[in-house]
Amino acid sequence: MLIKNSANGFDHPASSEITPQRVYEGRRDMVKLMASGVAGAALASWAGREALAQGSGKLAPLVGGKSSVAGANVMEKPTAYKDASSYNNFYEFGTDKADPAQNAHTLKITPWAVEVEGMVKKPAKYTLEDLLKLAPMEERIYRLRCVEGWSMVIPWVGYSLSSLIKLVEPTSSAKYVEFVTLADPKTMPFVGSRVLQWPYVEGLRMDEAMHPLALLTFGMYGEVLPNQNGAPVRMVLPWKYGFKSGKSIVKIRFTDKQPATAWNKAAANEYGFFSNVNPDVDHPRWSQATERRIGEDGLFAKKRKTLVFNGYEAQVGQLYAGMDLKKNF
Ligand SMILES: Nc1nc2c(c(=O)[nH]1)N[C@H]1C(S)=C(S)[C@@H](COP(=O)(O)O)O[C@H]1N2
Ligand SMILES: [Mo]
Repeated sequence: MLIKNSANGFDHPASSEITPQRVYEGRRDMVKLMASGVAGAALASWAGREALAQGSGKLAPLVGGKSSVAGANVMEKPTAYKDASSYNNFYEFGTDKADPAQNAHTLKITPWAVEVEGMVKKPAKYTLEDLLKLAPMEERIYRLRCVEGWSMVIPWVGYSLSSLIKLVEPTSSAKYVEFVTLADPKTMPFVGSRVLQWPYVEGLRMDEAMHPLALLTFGMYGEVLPNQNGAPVRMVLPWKYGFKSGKSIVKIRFTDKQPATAWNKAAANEYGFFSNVNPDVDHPRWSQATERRIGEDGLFAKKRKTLVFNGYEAQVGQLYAGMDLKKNF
């Protein structure tokens, strides 16, 4: 049964429907998996992971059904797992698209904890196991549009960040959420390089962070996240350029000031705080009107038209009502 919430126009499923048995079981498997370190071992070979993602291995499937959040599943063919896990931006491991897959094996994801702090009534340090148990896992098939002009379609696994936010009870002065990601020079060879200031920091306005599409993400393709995709926990914000979706998060901080974000600090005229996907607002050095879907490239592949809010306007457009999107890029 869908419960109509007229305040924001979204249909929410009744809680009895969001937590079917399979979801619980999947989550338990994932907890066991993470705790036992099997997750890391499973990253060893493409062949092995492909097999697991197909459901032939005992680790899959980790989750039950697809999300019932409005607009959370696009009806487009998911990008091949191999592409999504070998063509990455994760500058802590190098600036070349192939670097993260090559270098991120050094990332140590157990033990892992995320500290929730700042303007909240219930600050807490959540272990990864705590986070995995916090809300039912769902699969959501989102478009991901990189600011550089390429895109993918990825079946992510996680739950709405709002589930966590509601638990920690932000105070009325909290206006923004800041995401701080791991910066460990011992395991991340490019932390210390001068392309960006480390740690990689991202941020959202509180209403953006509370939007049901904002996904706290633990897996993809029915598997735990490969290191190069931001293991063990990252954000995925499908209506924003990819760089807003910070990987390997260690801190979530509630604040009354707009966070200074990594790419904004590096080049404020090129990367704004909002960075909503917008075909009508070009990057100063290139057009954002079209994009290349990874896997469709090749000499004669047609470019796709980029969609406003990456195709999620019906869901998130209201968040920006009355704002000048050219000024607030
Ligand atoms: N910590 C961290 N998070 C990051 C980045 C990064 O360099 N460091 N790159 C961002 C960029 S530019 C993109 S497009 C996405 C890519 O995510 P994917 O590799 O899972 O597709 O991650 C984002 N998150
Ligand atoms: Mo990106």
